[in-house]
Amino acid sequence: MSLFRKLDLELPNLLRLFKHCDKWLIVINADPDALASAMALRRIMSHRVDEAVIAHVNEVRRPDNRAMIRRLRIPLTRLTPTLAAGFNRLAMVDSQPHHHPEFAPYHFSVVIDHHPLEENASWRADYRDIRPGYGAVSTMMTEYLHNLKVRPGMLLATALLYGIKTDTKSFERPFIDADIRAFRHLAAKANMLLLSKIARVEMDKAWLPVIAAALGRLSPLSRRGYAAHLGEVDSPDILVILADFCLHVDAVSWAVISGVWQGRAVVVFRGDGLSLDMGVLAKESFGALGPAGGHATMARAEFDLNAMPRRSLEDFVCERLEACPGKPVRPQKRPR
Ligand SMILES: [Mn+2]
Repeated sequence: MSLFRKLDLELPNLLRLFKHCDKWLIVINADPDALASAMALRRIMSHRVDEAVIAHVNEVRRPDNRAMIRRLRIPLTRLTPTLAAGFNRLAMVDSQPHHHPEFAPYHFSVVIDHHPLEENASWRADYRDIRPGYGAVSTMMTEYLHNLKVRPGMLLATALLYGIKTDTKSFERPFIDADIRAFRHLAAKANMLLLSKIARVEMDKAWLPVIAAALGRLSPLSRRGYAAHLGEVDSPDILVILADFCLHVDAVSWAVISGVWQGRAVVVFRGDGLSLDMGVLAKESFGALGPAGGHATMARAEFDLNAMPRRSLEDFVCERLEACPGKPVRPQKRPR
């Protein structure tokens, strides 16, 4: 039995498109699976085309994704019409042309993806391989490399492994046998220490002083509830990290961390679910101002700063929370 599916029929159709005179732009909505798949396609194109460049449409915010790009040395450029004008062929991996408004102006010659194909999607490609059963496009690209007898180097193997790991949520989400086979195949070539370092990254170094200051300001709101206000933050993820961190302390049953992000107040709630329902607390404290709610253990509220009375957000959040008396947990299904 072969390790991977055979691509004898598909490969000639794909390789036929790669000409030495062509400049290829590989367009992605950057996440680990897209980044790794683009890296693999670029590897396949190398020596076959004049140039292959990876371009992304989204701002890469997640610290682990940024760590992946830096540590696995993935060259990446922001997609702009000016950039695209310098290329005569476009490819796309881990997305389809109708998935993002910035894809719309372009014709993609190659589309390789694992998202379901929508019947009314009107786009055409010279070569398309859509396999919705696959847990990750990284698996499909591993099959392409294997069929082409291209041995992925350590950085590429590590990237593909991380692509499969994140898209299948370490095999907690739907996957097929091919995903497992690709994972095992790549594991022998990847650097597992590098992989676990990237997977572990949750924060930027610049967040540390913010987090240290916030921990110093953490103050009790009730016997087991704590709150801190951070002011302007780079990313709401800082609030989540801090709130999660607080629950590692035995004395803390629930924590509310607030900050301002892009002109809006963001309030993150985390609780152990034993004493107070975070979803109820969020909704009752801030529901009148904007979207607010969640589950017993995690919730969130967001509102426009103009929606609150003129005073500091910190005072306002504390006042609202204090006005909410400690409620017993009321477990109930609460769609977000
Ligand atoms: Mn994917």
